[in-house]
Amino acid sequence: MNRRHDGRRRFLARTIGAAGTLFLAGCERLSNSDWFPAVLSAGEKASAAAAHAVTSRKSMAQEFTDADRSPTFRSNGTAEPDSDAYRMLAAKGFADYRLEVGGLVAQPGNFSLTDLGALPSRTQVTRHDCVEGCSAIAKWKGARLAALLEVVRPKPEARFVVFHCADPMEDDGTSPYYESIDLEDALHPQTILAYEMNDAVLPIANGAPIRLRVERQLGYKHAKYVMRIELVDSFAGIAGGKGGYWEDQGYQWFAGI
Ligand SMILES: Nc1nc2c(c(=O)[nH]1)N[C@H]1C(S)=C(S)[C@@H](COP(=O)(O)O)O[C@H]1N2
Ligand SMILES: [Mo]
Repeated sequence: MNRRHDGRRRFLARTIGAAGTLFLAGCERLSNSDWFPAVLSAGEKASAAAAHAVTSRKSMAQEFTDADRSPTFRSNGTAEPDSDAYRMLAAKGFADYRLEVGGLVAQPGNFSLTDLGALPSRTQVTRHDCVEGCSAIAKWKGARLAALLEVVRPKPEARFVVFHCADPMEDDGTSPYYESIDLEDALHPQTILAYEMNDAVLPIANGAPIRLRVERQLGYKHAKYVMRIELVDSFAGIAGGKGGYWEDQGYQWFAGI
């Protein structure tokens, strides 16, 4: 069980206490205005509504230059999935990796890294904000999720895109990390399935072979080690039913910044 995010209360206590002084290697201190409003607002619904009101969901996240990149970019959460299946894939440089895409789509499919590399891509230098108080800027390149969805063709009833990951989060391996976004975020131009970080192949510590970048949302939404994508109309029957590993433990589903 991953205990790095040990509950909202401790997180709040820690971030408020540390707000003035915290500096971690590979991280840049966040100014309060950057992310406190979205994270600290009272209820989840109120927060989502406020985020909607303040910035359009269609707006672009800020992008930076190569020179703005952080000298180091920490790994958060899982740094290497504890799974034999994953280790076997990694041992062969992910040559056998296939991203499964299914659920409410007209054309379910399997995509190799070569297939994903052939899809229209986007490169962006963006800032990652983890609720642990860590923030860092990196360059990401990946397939546009919109382009992948165009291939599999979501059915009209599809509302959410669920990302199932390789890392088991419980000792019995029954509860892998997962995350979800709505179709509006899925089709956003900056939403990519990243296979490169800082002009190199995505490292295992940061989610190899494929990790989601959903800019404008907090770090825990950016699923690493994505193995399967599922289009759904609700989260009923998926793990705790709240749309994500941390959401099942009380984090808000819409983590807009
Ligand atoms: N599969 C998986 N995805 C994950 C996590 C994880 O533990 N497992 N941690 C999340 C959190 S809390 C953050 S802040 C980012 C960290 O990404 P990084 O390791 O590239 O810094 O990945 C997110 N995606
Ligand atoms: Mo995080």
